Amino acid sequence: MSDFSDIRISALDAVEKSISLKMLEDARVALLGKSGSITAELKKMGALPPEQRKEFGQAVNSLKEEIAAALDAKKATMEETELSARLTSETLDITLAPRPETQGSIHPVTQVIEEMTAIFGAMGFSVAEGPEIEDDFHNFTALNIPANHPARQMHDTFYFPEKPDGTRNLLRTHTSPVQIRWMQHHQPPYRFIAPGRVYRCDSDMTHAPMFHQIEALVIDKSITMAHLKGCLTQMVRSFFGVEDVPLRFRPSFFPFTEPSAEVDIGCSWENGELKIGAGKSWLEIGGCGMVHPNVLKAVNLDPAQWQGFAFGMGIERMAMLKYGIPDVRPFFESDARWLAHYSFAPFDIPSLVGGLAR
Ligand code: 2U9
Repeated sequence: MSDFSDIRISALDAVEKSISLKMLEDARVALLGKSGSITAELKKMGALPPEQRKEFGQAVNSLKEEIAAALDAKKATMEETELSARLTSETLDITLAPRPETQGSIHPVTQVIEEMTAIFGAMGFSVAEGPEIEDDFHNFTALNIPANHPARQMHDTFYFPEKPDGTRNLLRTHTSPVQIRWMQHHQPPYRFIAPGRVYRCDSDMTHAPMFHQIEALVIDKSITMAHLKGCLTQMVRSFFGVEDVPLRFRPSFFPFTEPSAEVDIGCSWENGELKIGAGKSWLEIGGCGMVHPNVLKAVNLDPAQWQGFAFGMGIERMAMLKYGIPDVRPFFESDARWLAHYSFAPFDIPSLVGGLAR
């Protein structure tokens, strides 16, 4: 009977003493690899006389199996130990405070539109919206601005390429086409505002090619300029939060209103800072007038029956005046520092814009 007890003891000892997967693999190669000690024993079999081979073979194979089993068992234990060590050291600390998330904020243009919507809403105005790509009729002709009228050069317009029928669309130069579309589909009386983007081929220190306007329209049977002035006064008081704000109407000209006026509000300058309210100076905030009879006719309303007022303001300008923003250019540059400085916390009431007029 072959005695492999020494080899067996040292082999099991080598397995037992392995303290890493690497050491265990080295032990496996040293024992069972091509030149391993157990493999060497197996090779001896060929040189034995036939009558001894069976017994020798059985003994060395059983040793080989025992060593292989010991190696496997040790490997399994080691992997298990390593896994539980990882599970202990790599647990997620769910008590860790989350990293702060950056929160969005309200752009001053949106803020002013919301404020205006609330102010006019309280006076019974709804909100109307319309397309930014317009046709000649709604942007010009219906507003009493016929072909070749100098007003068409007044608004330097972005035109689209000519269509097969010879007409060409344009980016609306004011929000007035919204009122035209509204009047075409509704019967007076009505009062509503139309806030939104407008486009003019203009870019310098004080003009952006895209900016925002808010226009108001009131049509009824006996609307006068006194209503216009009362409405504007109320709007200015509420918007700037100042009770005593004088309004000044300077005669002007717009094709869509007659008579027309530019609107100034009283202000003063204290230590270089603008203060809205009764004072020595005046600031222009927009234009206004009584809707021209030709505009009413263009939407099939009888000027002998209906009349009303309209006014328009630049939203960026109102935001600059109220919030002390010195320059119009950064409004649309998406500079995070500018936005962090001039934007507003999100509203806790749902927006009314686009949600009221039907
Ligand atoms: C209809 C009839 C009349 C809207 C009006 C103005 C005067 C005006 C400017 C203010 C600053 C444009 O943003 S701005 O450059 N607007 O001066 N807008 S009256 O009149 C209308 C509108 C629609 C159907």
